[in-house]
Amino acid sequence: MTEAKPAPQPIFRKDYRRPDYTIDRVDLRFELGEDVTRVHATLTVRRMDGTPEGAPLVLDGENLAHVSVALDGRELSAGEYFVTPTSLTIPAPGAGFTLATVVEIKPQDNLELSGLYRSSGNFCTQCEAEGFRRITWFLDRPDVMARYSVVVEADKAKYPVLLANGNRVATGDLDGGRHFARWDDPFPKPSYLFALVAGDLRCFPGEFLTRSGRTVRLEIWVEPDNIDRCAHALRSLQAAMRWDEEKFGREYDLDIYMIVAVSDFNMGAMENKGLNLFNAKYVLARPDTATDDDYDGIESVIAHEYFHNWTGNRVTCRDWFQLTLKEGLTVFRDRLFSADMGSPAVARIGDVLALRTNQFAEDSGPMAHPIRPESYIEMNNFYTTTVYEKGAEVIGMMRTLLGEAGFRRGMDLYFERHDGQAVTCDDFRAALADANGVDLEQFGRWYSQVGTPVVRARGEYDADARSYTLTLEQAPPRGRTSAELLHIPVAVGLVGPDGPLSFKLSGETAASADTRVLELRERSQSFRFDDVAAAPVVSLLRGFSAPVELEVERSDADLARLMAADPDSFSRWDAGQELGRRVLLRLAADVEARRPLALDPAFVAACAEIVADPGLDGSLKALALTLPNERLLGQHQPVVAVDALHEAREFAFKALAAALREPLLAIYQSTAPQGQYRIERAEVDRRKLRNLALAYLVALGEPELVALAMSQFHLADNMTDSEAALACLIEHGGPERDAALAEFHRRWHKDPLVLDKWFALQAASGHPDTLERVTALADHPDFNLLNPNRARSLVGVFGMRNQHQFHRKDGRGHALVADKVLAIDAHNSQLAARLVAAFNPWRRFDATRQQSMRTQLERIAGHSGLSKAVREIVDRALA
Ligand code: 0A1
Ligand code: ZN
Repeated sequence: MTEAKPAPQPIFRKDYRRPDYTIDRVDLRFELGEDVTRVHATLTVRRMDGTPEGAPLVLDGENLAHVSVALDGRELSAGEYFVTPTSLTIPAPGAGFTLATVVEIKPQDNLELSGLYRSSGNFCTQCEAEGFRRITWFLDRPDVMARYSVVVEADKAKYPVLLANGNRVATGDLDGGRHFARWDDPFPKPSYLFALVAGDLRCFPGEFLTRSGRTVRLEIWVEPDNIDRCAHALRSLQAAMRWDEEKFGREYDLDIYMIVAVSDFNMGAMENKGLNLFNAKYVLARPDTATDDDYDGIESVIAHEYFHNWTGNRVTCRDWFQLTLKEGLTVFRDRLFSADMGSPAVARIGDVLALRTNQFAEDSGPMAHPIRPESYIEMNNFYTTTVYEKGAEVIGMMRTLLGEAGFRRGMDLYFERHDGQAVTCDDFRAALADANGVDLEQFGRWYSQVGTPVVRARGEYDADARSYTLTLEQAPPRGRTSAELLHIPVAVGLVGPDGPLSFKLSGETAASADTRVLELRERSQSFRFDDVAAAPVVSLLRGFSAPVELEVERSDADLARLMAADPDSFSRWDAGQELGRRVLLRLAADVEARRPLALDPAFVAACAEIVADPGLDGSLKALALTLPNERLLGQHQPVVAVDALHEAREFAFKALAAALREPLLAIYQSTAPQGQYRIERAEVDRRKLRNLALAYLVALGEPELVALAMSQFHLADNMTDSEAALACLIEHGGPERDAALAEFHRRWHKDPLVLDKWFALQAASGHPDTLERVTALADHPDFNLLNPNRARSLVGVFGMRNQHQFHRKDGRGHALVADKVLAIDAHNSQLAARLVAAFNPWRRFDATRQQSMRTQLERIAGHSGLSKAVREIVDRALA
């Protein structure tokens, strides 16, 4: 008989209480072993002012085999302390004391990858959010900040490298072939920033000279075979360090900065003080193994973790509800950095596309939550696109409202006030407001409101008065009846028949065509534009100035005008996307009504203009010529028409290819690589455009066009071109697909990160036999549910990105993903909880598909021994 577990209880933001005790110092000693690891911890504890004398000290723990506990050097006996599976309680321990505990843990059995675990034979840690309690008894909460001193002991031959946070202060040999290293971190930190690594690793070294003249040693640690894939990560780190000094006046504070690449990692990377741990995917790159997008991903994640040193580590979160304080802000900072390193427009388009596809969907489904959640059951479930990406949008809006200089003043005040503290989102907003003497009260509602607000716009031109009146209205998110009024920055411009129009807003002395930021704070507001020479088309939400859904009455011709002539690259792209969306939704309706399909000639003409535009770089062209994805299109239908959308998009893709065959072929032929692969802007642009042209051409199915892909696949000296060609061949199907896949596998099967691409490309395919192939791949000898990257490359890509095949009407896609979720949940609940989110949008589909997904959700919910992480997601989905 198994006992039913009590339902896990949510934790509420409103219930926050400061801790009764705090810990000033932590001395740790790790005896790392093959079977058992012993952790000795000595905590210097202080009772907080205001805590009653007799208050018990309750430490967190999870999966710890308790060995002993001593108070001020005296071993406690039974009855003097109490142990449960999740706590160690010392009744009335005193006002100031040391507490020494010994526990045993088994890192080799830790497949959750939280706490101390093993990856590729090495020891490593992941403590955010609540992993430190899986290492030792502790007050495992971010508002307890302590100084750490750590001794790591291990077998010297197996684990020659021993790392922890801070500075290495001693090393030496021990009996029995063992050795040790001692690390001291001078900065107080919360436990979630603790890290330790022991293993057989090689160092790729570098240096950074800070602006105050200190030399910082940089070390990238990888498995020996990967030492030739570290140069890009090091360059990215150096660039990020320089950038943070220049843009935010932030200098690095220790003498050493280490990054370790780990093969088994639940997330992207982790900003542990002075010792970042990274998913190997965000460190390792060589031209033949990593794509241009991988190079960009590495640059931005390296920067993200580095920027956390100030936004996250020096100033941290008071409690986990404040997560966006560090994550929204750090994503925002890494975006500014990426924009400065490459093309701001391309970066912005990519971010908005991801926001709309993923965050807007989350915000309108069962997991919708404010960027600062009000409650959670499993904190790990709240490392979401809402907290991160919408959180970054919220920071971006404040910068838009304050201006670049005002934002910088606010940041400076934030660091000045709160360095060394654990604070809240309100503290951050107060620093920005106080530094600028502005009121951000109404703006604060962005932190508590759920859903994507709707902004409606209407404009009227008065030719006699040469004036244009724009009325903006804010409405609650779709499906919600009420919402508080938000403070929304709306960036606007006007575009006339011959290009940008100048105008004057009330209070302005001279007309100009520059973008202006209107501040919408009421339900409805009108803005008057004077000196407008011709009837304009309004270009709204330039640069995507607010994370809202925009509704404006604009004809297809208006959109085509913006697509051709909007001076704001983002809005130009966005107009094209809206036009493309309309065209595709109309086609999908035609499919459903069994009407003959024809691609709108005006849309084809607009695309032809983009192809021919000499002023657009290759990356922007490729983005402009990419049709909206099926998930995005589905968001604009009352019930997602899975099959019709797929058919409509495939049709449009081929029709566009046929219409633009000659110019696309000319592009392909004129952009052949000259010389070796180089990772530089012009080259990236060239490859982006050329590979887009190839995808269109191969879709035509003509043997000589398919042969182009085959030959590119064989000849490419880099992964960008090789992967792009392989993707085309997979879509094409037939013997070419099989041959290319076999060759790719033969060449790369020993290289995990590249092999992940092989799985992911097949899982993403729009080909009608994808489900059968994914089912077979799940039994492939190289497939492995224990490795998160591998599991995500097949199950994650299939469930989250392949709308058409995952939602096949026979329900087999749903069953496949549910099977894998359950299998993964048995060892890694965090990963399972992420994958099960594929079912979240189930209410958006037709009755048959709803029933099929509901059946799977109920099957998962009824599974005995389900983790609380997965339980929280499925319970919310079914509620
Ligand atoms: N703070 C990291 C993200 C992260 C969160 C949780 C993790 O394990 C559960 C790991 C990493 C970041 O923002 O990069
Ligand atoms: Zn982060």
